[in-house]
Amino acid sequence: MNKPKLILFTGFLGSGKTSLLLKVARYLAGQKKQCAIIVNEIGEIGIDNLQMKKMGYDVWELFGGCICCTLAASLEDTIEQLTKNYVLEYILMEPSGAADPGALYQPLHHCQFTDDQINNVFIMDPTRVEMFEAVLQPYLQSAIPLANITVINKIDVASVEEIETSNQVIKKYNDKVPILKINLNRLDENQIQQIIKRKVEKEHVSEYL
Ligand SMILES: Nc1nc2c(ncn2[C@@H]2O[C@H](COP(=O)(O)OP(=O)(O)OP(=O)(O)O)[C@@H](O)[C@H]2O)c(=O)[nH]1
Ligand SMILES: [Mg+2]
Repeated sequence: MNKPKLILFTGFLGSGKTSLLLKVARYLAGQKKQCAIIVNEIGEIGIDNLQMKKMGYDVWELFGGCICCTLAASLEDTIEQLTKNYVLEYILMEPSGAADPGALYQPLHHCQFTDDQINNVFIMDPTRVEMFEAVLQPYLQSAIPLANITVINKIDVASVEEIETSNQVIKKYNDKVPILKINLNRLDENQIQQIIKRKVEKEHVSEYL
């Protein structure tokens, strides 16, 4: 059966999920990999009118070879329809930043995705790390242990202290997960590959900028 790899972009509201998802999608499309994008609200991602009405809900074509659909239908139905109708190598998915990513795993397991086939990329906005620590402990406690790789982004606008605190917060909840520190506006191919492969070549980047 056609079983795509699933990349989940998790992280609290405004952390940078859509920005990273779109960069990875563009990269994969450039590599001629067939991929689908599933987001909560289509408006968020800024896709325009290449709209096809298929499968009973809205589907958009994106970046030559990508498909995008909303979660208007249930997640399980969406994935089932996508895998039935398209030969996909990747599904890229952005759940709502307000939702607990843990809640996704049961429907994904129902779709026969094993944990190995799910790459959960957790994105941490270091500029808001103090607020996260103060009020978002339950979210972090649930989301970070599920991550296969974590990304501290916005290093172009965060202080060295904020980056280091983010590093420590991630390690507190998951001391094994690789951590990649990036400026999403200057993401390079090598960094995208590290995210896809869930492997960070150098944990401690000496220069952040
Ligand atoms: N300077 C800087 N800005 C970034 C970086 N990554 C993301 N941003 C900005 O952060 C803002 C939020 O990014 P999004 O990608 O929309 O975040 P999101 O997690 O999808 O947000 P929601 O879907 O609302 O939860 C945008 O204005 C991005 O341009 C980065 O590395 N550096
Ligand atoms: Mg978003």
